[in-house]
Amino acid sequence: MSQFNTEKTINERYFYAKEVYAAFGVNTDAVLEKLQERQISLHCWQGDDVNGFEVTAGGASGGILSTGNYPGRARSGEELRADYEKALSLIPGKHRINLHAIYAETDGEIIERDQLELKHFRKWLDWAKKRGVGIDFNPTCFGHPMAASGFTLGSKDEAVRAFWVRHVKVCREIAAAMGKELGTPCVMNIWVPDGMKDIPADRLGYRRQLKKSLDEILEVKYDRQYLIDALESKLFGIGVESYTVGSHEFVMGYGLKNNVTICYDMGHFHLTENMADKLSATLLYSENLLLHVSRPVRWDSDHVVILNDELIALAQEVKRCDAFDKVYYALDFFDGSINRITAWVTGTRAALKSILIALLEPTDLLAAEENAGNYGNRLALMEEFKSLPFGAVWDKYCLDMKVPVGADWLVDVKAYEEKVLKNR
Ligand code: RNT
Ligand code: ZN
Repeated sequence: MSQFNTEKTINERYFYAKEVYAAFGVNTDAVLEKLQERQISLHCWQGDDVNGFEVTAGGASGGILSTGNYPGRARSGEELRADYEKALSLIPGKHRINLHAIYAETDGEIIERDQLELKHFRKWLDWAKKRGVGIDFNPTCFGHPMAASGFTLGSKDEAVRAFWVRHVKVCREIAAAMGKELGTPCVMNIWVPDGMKDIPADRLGYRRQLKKSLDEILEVKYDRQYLIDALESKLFGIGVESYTVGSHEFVMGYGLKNNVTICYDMGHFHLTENMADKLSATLLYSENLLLHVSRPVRWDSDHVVILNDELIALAQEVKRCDAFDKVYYALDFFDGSINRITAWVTGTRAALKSILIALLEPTDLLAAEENAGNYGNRLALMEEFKSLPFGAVWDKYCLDMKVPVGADWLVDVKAYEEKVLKNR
């Protein structure tokens, strides 16, 4: 602990912050209790640049890409779980992990993606049970010869389409079994890269195929206690600039009509679009939502999440809609140019900080000014709230949750890098 972050100084700063917030009617102790309930789903693919463990296929494709060659990338389940342990030990609270199908462990045996079974995730399950973390899941419809045409579930080639339908079906079966075994619903997110570099002549045709595939996939019903089906939209990807089959409207329409959870990825909209604004509009019609918390820089670049205006606005909107129990937070970024544990911890801590800022907001006061027509006061209060001492509350949370306070966690990451990552 650095000299500024002793238990005594943290508690003193918290005591002061508590008074400041109390003046606005906010009980910081109660907020910290609420924050403990917020789980973030940490994506495994930040740990290995979306490579996965497949014997013959794998790797990112379909318009997504991790750049950078920082040493220490996890190359096996053991390494990835060890890295996860390190990251989770530096993040306050209890969280979830998010796996892709390519993270199956098959002991060197080639198992096709449409043949995957629960047993191929046994090590993950046992580990998750031991650590008390839930698992979320994703079919992997990219990085595979059957995805080489750029189409998967939306393909017009029946052999290709049927292969991916089978893959997503087995993934649902696995995900539901994971949810059942772990006693917490597994959120399974379907994202397909399908699209075209240039202007298509038959936009409708591929969308019909995708709809048909999803209908077939969702024919099997699972208890929502075990499995939550989600579907992610996308605007464009590298080489998929002109058209995506699973566009926002496609996903919104399909999701609302078929009771499938809509997934909004922060990088999957025009950069001037305000994703926070989409929440209330969607939640009026849908019982829940999945967020892929990411950071687009000029494009869907999947940079590590930081505490920026977009992230805070998103959390504030969840708070203002009183929807924390309806909105699943999942991270989705991949940066191979920096220490990958630093990436995970920075992104997750930023997401939690944004949620804390939102929970600390005296929302009632803002709404009262708005309803009274005092828009000037609303604006002024919003500005004043920005400089309330949330950092002191955050530090207290880290102290209580027994994780390093402030930047102290970087020392742990450095030690782990020296001892473990450098030897890979
Ligand atoms: C791609 C989507 C998708 C992926 C992961 C790896 O644009 O955002 O969520 O990033 O499934
Ligand atoms: Zn995503």
